[in-house]
Amino acid sequence: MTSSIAPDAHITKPKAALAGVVAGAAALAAGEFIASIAGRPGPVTAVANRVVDEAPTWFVDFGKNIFGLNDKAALIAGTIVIALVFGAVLGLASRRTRLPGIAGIGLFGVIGLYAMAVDAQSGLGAAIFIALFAVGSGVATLYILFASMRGPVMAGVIAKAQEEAMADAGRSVDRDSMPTPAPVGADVSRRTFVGWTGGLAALTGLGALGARSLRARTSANEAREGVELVQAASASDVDAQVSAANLTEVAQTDGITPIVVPNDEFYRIDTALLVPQVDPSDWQLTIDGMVDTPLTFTYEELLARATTIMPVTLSCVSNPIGGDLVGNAVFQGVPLTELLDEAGVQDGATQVSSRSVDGWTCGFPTDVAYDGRTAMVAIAMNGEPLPIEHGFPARLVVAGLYGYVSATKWLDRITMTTLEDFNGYWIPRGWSKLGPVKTQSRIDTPRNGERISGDTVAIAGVAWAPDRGIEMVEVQIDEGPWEVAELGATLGDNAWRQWRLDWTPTSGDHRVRVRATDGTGTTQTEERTQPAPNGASGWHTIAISA
Ligand SMILES: Nc1nc2c(c(=O)[nH]1)N[C@H]1C(S)=C(S)[C@@H](COP(=O)(O)O)O[C@H]1N2
Ligand SMILES: [Mo]
Repeated sequence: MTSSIAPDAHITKPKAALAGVVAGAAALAAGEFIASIAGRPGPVTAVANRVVDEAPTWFVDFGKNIFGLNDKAALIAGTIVIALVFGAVLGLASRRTRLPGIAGIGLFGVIGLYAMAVDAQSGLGAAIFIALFAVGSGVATLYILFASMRGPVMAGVIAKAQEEAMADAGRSVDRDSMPTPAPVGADVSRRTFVGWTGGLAALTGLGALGARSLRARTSANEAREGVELVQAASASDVDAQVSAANLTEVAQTDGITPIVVPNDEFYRIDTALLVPQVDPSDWQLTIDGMVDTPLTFTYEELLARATTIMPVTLSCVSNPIGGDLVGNAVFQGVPLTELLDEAGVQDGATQVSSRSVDGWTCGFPTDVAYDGRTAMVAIAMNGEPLPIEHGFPARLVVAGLYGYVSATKWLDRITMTTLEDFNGYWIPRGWSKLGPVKTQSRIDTPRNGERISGDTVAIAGVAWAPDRGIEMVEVQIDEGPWEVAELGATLGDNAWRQWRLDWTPTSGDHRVRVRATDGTGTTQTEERTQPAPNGASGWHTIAISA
C-alpha cells in the first residue's frame, strides 16, 4: 500500500463517521427545507410514503401493531435513522477518497427523487430540483468536514490555489516568500473540525426547524381561518339536541366519551404522512365518469349550498373491539345525491368512486348513496370548516359505511363507474369491497383492569349502529343476567348513543361485558373476529376488581 492512498492521519474513523452523519443530515434538512418552501412533500416524507404504499402488507401491519397510531411518526423517524446510519457508513468509506461518499449521497438522492416523483402531490421538475439541492448540500458538507480535519479550510484551499497559480505561471514555488497557513498541529485541526461540524450541524438543525415552521404556516391554514359558513337550515335544532343530550345523567357520567367528540380529539386515520394542504382558491370538486354532464364545483359554491347538517358517527374498519377509532361529530355539507342528480347518473353506474388530492381512493355502491341515508360532501365539522387533518376543504361522509370505503378526505373527484371496473385503495390490500358498519358497543368506564371502590359504580360507554340507530344496550356482570342499561338522548340513527348502568359491586374479581341491539332489532354477535377483512365483531369485555 502506498502512502498516497493511505488515509490521512488526521482523518480518524470517528471523525469520518461523524462527518458522514452530518452530511446525511444536511442533505435531508436541505431537501425538506426547499420542499417546504415549495409547499411539497420533502424527500423524507416521500420515501416514508413509498414504504406505506409499496411495502408488503405484513411489514405495514407489523409497524401498525408495534407503533399503533404513531406508525407515521415512527416511519419518518425510522427513515431518518436509516439515512443517518447510512451516512456514517459513507463517512467511514470515504477516508481515502471522497468518491464513495459522493456516490452514496447521490444514491440517496436518486431514491428520494424516485419517491418524490411518484408522489401525486409532487411534480417531476420540483422533485429533481429538491433532490439536486439535497445532494449538493450533502456533498458540500462532506467535503468541508473532511477538509477541516486537516486544519483551517479556507487557508488550505488558498494555499493550494496559490501553489497551482505559481506552477501555472512557470515560476518555481518559493514557499518562504508566500503567506502560508499557520502550521497545522493536531490541536488546530481538531478545533477546526469541531468548529465546522458544530456550525454545519447547527445550520442543518435550523434548516429542519425552518422546514417545520414553514409547513405549519400554510396557505390552507390561512384560507381555512377566513372561511364563513352559512347557517344550515336545522342548525339550531341540532344545537338544542346536543345541549339537551349533554345534560342527561348518562352524559354526565365520569369517564364517558362525549356524545359529540371535539375536533381536536377526533380519531384520525389516513395514509397521508404529510397532511395535504389544499388552498380552496385553486381547488375544485369534479364529478365525472358515467354521468350525462360532468360538473365542477368551486369551494364557494359548495359553501353556499351546504345547508344540510347531521350528527354522524364515523368509524374505522380497523377498530378493534373496545378500540377508539370511532367518533361522533356534527357534519355540515351538501347532499351527495343533489350533486350527482345535477350531473345525471347514467344507467349501469353501480359505484360511486372518489379520489383525494393525494391520490387515495375508495368507492361504494350507488344504491347506498340513494337509499335515503345521510350522504354528503361535507365542508364543516362541529361548526367549523373541516380541520385540515379531517379533510379540508371537503370530504365525503356516508352514514353507516366504514371510512375506508366512503369517507374520502381532501376530496377532489367523484367518478361514477361500475363495481367491477374500479377498486379503491384498500380493496387489493385485503379489505372487503363492501363496508357496512357493524353494530358495536364499548365500555368507557371503568377501564379494563381497574380496581374500583365505592358502593355504586357507574358502568358506562357508547354504542353505535349507523344508520340503523341503537334500540337497546345490555350489560352482563360475571355470569349474571343481561341487564338493560339506561340510554342517553338520541341524536338520530346515524349517531352513537351513550349508555349507563349503575352497579353495586361485591368484593373480588369481576367480568363485565356489553352488547347492543340496533334499530332493526338485531343484537350484535358474540362471535369474535379480527378487524380484517370487514370489521371486528364480538362483545367488549373487561376485567375489574372491587
Ligand atoms: N384522503 C384520504 N381519505 C381518507 C383516508 C385516507 O387514507 N386518505 N382514510 C379513510 C379511513 S380508513 C377512515 S377510517 C376515515 C377517517 O376519517 P378521520 O381521520 O377524519 O377520522 O377517513 C377515510 N378517508
Ligand atoms: Mo379506516
